[in-house]
Amino acid sequence: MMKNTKLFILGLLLSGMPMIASAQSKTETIKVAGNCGMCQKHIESAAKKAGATEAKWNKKTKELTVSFDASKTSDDAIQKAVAASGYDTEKYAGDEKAYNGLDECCQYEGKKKAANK
Ligand SMILES: [Cu+2]
Repeated sequence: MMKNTKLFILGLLLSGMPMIASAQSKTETIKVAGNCGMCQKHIESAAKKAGATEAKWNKKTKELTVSFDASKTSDDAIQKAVAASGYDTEKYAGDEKAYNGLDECCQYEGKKKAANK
């Protein structure tokens, strides 16, 4: 009886741990439009400025994987910062002015077409 109770408490502690850890450090994958290595630098640095501890944008999949402390920043704040630097994210459209200030190679197709309409 005693032994079972101890095991039960131990089980509770162990199962609760991942929840505690994930409450602080979150990892999210966000679709972000972009073209090249320069875009990657811009996107990643914007995400980091917004508080991401890790930011990795994949040129092929157009996915930005960010890790951040949820008590300091959010998925939303990071997406806003990336959009402010000129890149479209899932939730926010890239800032036009910032986009137009990007190098030619970075003016990714989707936006270019939209601008030419
Ligand atoms: Cu680029």
